[in-house]
Amino acid sequence: MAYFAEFHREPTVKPKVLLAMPQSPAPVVRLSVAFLRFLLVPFFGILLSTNTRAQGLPDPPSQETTIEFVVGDNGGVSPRKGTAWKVHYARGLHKGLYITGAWFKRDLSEDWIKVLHDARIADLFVPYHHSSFTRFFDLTGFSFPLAEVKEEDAGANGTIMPPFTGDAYPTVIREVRDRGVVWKDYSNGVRRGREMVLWAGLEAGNYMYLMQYGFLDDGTITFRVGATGQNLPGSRKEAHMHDAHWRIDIDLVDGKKNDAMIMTHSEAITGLAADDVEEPFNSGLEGGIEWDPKKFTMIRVRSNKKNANGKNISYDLMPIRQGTARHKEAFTHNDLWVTKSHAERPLEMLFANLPTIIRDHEVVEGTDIVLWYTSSSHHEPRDEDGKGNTGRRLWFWDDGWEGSALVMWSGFDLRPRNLFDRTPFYPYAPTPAARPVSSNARQ
Ligand SMILES: [Cu+2]
Repeated sequence: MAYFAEFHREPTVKPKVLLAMPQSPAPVVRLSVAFLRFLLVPFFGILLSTNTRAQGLPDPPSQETTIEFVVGDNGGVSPRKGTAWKVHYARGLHKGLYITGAWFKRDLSEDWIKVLHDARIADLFVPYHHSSFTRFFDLTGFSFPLAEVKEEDAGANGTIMPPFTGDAYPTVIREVRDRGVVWKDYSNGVRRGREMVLWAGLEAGNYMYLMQYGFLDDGTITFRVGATGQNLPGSRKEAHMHDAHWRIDIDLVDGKKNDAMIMTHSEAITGLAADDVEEPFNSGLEGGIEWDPKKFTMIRVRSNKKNANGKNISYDLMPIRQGTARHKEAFTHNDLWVTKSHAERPLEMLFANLPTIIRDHEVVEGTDIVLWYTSSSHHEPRDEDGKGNTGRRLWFWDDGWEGSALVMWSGFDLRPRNLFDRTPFYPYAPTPAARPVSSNARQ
């Protein structure tokens, strides 16, 4: 309970100032923080996080970035010129890198369509499960800052975005990537897709979380978190779960009039037929459900705006999963949750509070809804994570660990459904061509 009571206290000192480290001897200081985190949190974690948080400052304002994906040479002769995204992003205390608005253009000649109001990782829960049984809340339990990014972070396709107001260094990379073939057929060739990706690293003591949001030319949004860095001092070989708990306040077209639906597929192995059912999520009320791999469970957010074919413009939350994490904590007992948005209530921004948030069973039809989703990476330490006894010993019982665990990703996609009225970027003719009359046609 103390955890919740402390969480929504307004910060008064920016965490970056508090925890930003000089470049040298940063590794020593950072690993010391990591060790303190390991040593103190099981017993004094709440005290530690409260002391740092009490000195926080308000989060800096959002920044805006846009991108246009033009039809181009292999896009054919469609009258459509291309698509575009406008994205607002920010960094925040207990939020890391998060999205504060996203708008899409189906065609460069059309107006923006709102898709996201606010999208973020609400928490990073890391329970260790062999010996120490340490349980970290790496977002809400600490005041971890975003890491500085440099040219080598950006790579060939990336740009270093300007630092947020008041920050001493940049923390966000914007990449424009080729994402492979998006359609190919026998009559009109092939098209390669593109995406704009925004990412930053959260310095979680010994660990580093890559927080990444991708905005695709076809209107899809990808949400990914990657876990990398040094395994936990004192528990280098202890297996654990990296649970990313996402909170997506989607405002599709008219964010106050969205419906939450559930999609399931059911097929009995005794017959040939299968059922594919779309129905109101949890009978139209707030709640949480389990993801069923045999049912291909999806959540659909439906707006009351229709495309040119008269179908409701919707987005599907499509899980991408290696497995399903279950722990003692009640907020891990479901995979997909839907609630009515109450951004004005700090306790309704907390993933760990979800079992309480849904108790009043508010309606999630024709209203402002929030999707919550858990994606997990199971980290079984392996020798590729690094090795001990060869690095510099930072304190007298330090194990001299060297190396960095290779990044493991988890996440999901938000994919449009009936946003377009036909295949995006396909070279349709501008108008239906009249069938030519053959001179040899039979009379
Ligand atoms: Cu790990």
